[in-house]
Amino acid sequence: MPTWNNIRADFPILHQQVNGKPLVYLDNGATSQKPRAVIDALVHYYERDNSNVHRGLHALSMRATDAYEGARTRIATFLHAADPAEIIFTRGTTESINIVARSFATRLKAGDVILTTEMEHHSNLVPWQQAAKASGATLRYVSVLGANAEGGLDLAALDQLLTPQVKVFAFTHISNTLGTINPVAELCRRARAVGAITVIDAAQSVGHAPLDVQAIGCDYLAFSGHKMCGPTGIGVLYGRRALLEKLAPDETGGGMVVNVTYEGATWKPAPERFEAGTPNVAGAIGLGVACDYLDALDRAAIERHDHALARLAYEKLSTLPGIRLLGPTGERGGLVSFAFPDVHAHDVVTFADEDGVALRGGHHCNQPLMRKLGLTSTTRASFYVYNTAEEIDVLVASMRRTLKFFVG
Ligand code: C6P
Repeated sequence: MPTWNNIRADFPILHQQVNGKPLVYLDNGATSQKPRAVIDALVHYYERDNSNVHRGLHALSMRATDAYEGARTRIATFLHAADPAEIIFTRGTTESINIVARSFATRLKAGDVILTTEMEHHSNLVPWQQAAKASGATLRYVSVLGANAEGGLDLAALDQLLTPQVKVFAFTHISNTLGTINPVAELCRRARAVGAITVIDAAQSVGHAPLDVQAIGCDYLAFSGHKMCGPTGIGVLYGRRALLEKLAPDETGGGMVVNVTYEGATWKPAPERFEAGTPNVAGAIGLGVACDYLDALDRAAIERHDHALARLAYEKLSTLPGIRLLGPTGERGGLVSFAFPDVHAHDVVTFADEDGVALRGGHHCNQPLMRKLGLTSTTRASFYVYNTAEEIDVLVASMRRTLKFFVG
């Protein structure tokens, strides 16, 4: 497992005690911690450059605009997008997916099919339910296989599901509850063969592994900055330029118009057309710095590190009596989700907190999947660059203490 010299020193928040114990932060799937470089970039922006973008002709506004557009270019490089104009700044994954889903809501009709999967986060599920309701289109799901969803998506059924009626296929790259890594390039290729537009939810993958939108061949891809060392309140919708050119604006107002009369308005091209109002300038700049930080660590090394920790955690947790581990038994993304028959996930998380360990317990915004698996909640440990094998030992010891208390 690769480790980086003194990486934990880059994250000020990690150096604290929680309930008298050193903090073991294993809730990275919910949000990651921020390195000093990102925090400093935010402070620098507000202390030196803060101004509105694209509007002012004074020095500060020009500096802010350069930094904001520089961040867009940086993120295009990070994703290997063909053009910075394919990067739209949003509030996060949820807003990004909603923009695409709302556009489909106005274009689809009865007889059209929206295809998604049974493992989607609510953010890549409810917007499509809404689009189906508004348009009369039918929503279908690719099934998840196995009692613990260990079999991943039912790819064998995809040929039947991917008919020419499918206009859009939306799927997650890595499941936030199962850790399943979906074969996104293959899914895009198969969708393309029937003319379906692809939308990838990359919330749990983009900060954890190299990601190349052109190699994957997706049409849209959504992610949040806060899960990849960046600030909260900033995210990205990547869209292929040819598609963005045809897409109507989602929100209207200042900044996205060319000419306005009392009768109507004309729109700027992408990306401005999709960024009405004053954007999150500091957030975008911070996200650009987060990209620098992750690239300096080497994203392939991050992927090896996070996956190795998840495998180790899976192995060690599997020795606990009665534990039910969800998701793939082999290669998985950097998280492990589990349930005990006699202890509620909220109790597990509360006990772990007493040991300084931050976990997540609940349905993880995957209610339909939970129901399918016969669960109401799981406990989830999710890993990132600063986590260590020793922290997994602390996690497992905490789980043993919890089990001893509740089960004996
Ligand atoms: N998951 C978790 O699992 P936002 O809130 O817009 O930044 O991200 C939403 C989202 C979309 N897709 C996936 C796969 C996700 O994991 C998430 C966020 C968090 O703990 C919060 S529910």
